[in-house]
Amino acid sequence: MLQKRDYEIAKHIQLGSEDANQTIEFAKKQIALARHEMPGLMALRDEFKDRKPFLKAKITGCLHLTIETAILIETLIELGADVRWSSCNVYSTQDEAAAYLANKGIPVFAWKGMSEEEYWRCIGKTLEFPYGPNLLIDDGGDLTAYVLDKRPDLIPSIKGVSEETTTGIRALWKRFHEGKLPIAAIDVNDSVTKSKFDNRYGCLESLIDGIKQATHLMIGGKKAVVAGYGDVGKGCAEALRAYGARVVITEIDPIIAYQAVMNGFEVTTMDEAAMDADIFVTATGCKGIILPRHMDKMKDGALLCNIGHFDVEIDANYLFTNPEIVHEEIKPLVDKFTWKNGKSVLLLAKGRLVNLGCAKGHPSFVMSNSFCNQVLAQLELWESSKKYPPGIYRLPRILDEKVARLHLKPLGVKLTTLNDEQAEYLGVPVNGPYKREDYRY
Ligand code: NAD
Ligand code: RBV
Repeated sequence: MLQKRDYEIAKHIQLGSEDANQTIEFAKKQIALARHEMPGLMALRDEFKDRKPFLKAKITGCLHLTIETAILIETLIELGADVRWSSCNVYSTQDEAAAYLANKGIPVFAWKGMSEEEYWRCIGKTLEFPYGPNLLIDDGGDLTAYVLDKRPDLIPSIKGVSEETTTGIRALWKRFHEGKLPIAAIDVNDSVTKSKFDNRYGCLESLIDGIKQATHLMIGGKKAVVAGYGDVGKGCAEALRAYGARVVITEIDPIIAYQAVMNGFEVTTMDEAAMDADIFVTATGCKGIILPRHMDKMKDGALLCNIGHFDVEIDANYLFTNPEIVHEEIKPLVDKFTWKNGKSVLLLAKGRLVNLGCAKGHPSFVMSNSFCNQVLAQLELWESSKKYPPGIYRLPRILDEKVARLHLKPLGVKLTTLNDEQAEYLGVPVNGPYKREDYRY
């Protein structure tokens, strides 16, 4: 038990109580199962645990506080770091994971259903290291924005940030182009083993999990619209089609729209698709995708959800504040809205990311990829910071290949090895990297 309370978790969990102990036991069991499913992360732990490379490093993290993230946090600590953590979304915390960490004396500040005001206050609490943090781990850019805009006094002691998701990378580039990025940033999202796996195969599984846990809806036979056919949209569209839905895509990018149609999806606009679809999934990372005019013409029973990072894709505010539309909560994070003519639609997770609000986010195995990249990025920033003046960087491809290798063995994959002659013929080293930097996976 902690002497001084340096954590903030769900109010109903009182550490030390019988109920809390049961919650923590449940977290421990989930963590034991998840560790087995995170072979890459556990291998990095084994590789570095004796050397303790993060000794004296103070890491502030802002990333969904799930069971997988608890294992990332334990890994950073085992490698020597001091860690303080909050979640990057008000609905994504698994309260048992937060309780488990707080009970171990790890300063975590997150609970499912926190308010916006509490969210930002918790980010502030994670910066309360003596003399501030040295490293940031961010997911979506809120922590980075908080530090750069509200606590510039902390910048001199920060060696850099590693950013988890597409939306956070967009925000970093925006700052960079405006000349407002005074720290190094490693773009974890664009490691191939991150965006081409987590964003795609992670969402492929966790989108359906979110929809099913929220609604018990039959997907087969339904018409589904997926807005955005990037890595996330591809995963979502594949998953819905696998269940038997007829999937329609909306896109702004002609190359991506071309990919969608070549993969057999109809591509049209939201204005065209809105009136006769049953399921709507936004996956663009852009704003203003599903607007009042779309919702007004949707058919009775339509289901709306977003899997993009921020709640800017569906105009949920219109549903919650329009006096002409009656709101009924079916259960937490499942809301029904009824128009005067009796038509109703369901909105999941209040328009925030459905897989983390209504389910538990991605499966552990794919998060092992993402979090290996996070650990390797943090190691680069901590041990080789001279290589990284302010700017945006990616991990070298050889490390990306290393992350992939760490996940092949448990899947029983037998990789072919180049012989010297073949390597010479291709002009690549026998042990990689195998592709040019601009190769498109
Ligand atoms: P991406 O850039 O690969 O794909 C987004 C696609 O949306 C692009 O092809 C783009 O052309 C398209 N698009 C943009 N504006 C549009 C508009 N107005 N209408 C239609 N299409 C539009 O990005 P991504 O990696 O697929 O990520 C998408 C979002 O999902 C981001 O916010 C990202 O941070 C988030 N994300 C969420 C999870 C999760 O677990 N929920 C996982 C990974 C990424
Ligand atoms: N994400 N984390 C989880 N189970 O902890 N699931 C998804 C989890 C991350 C994912 O890496 C994505 O880029 C980000 O959430 C979007 O906020």
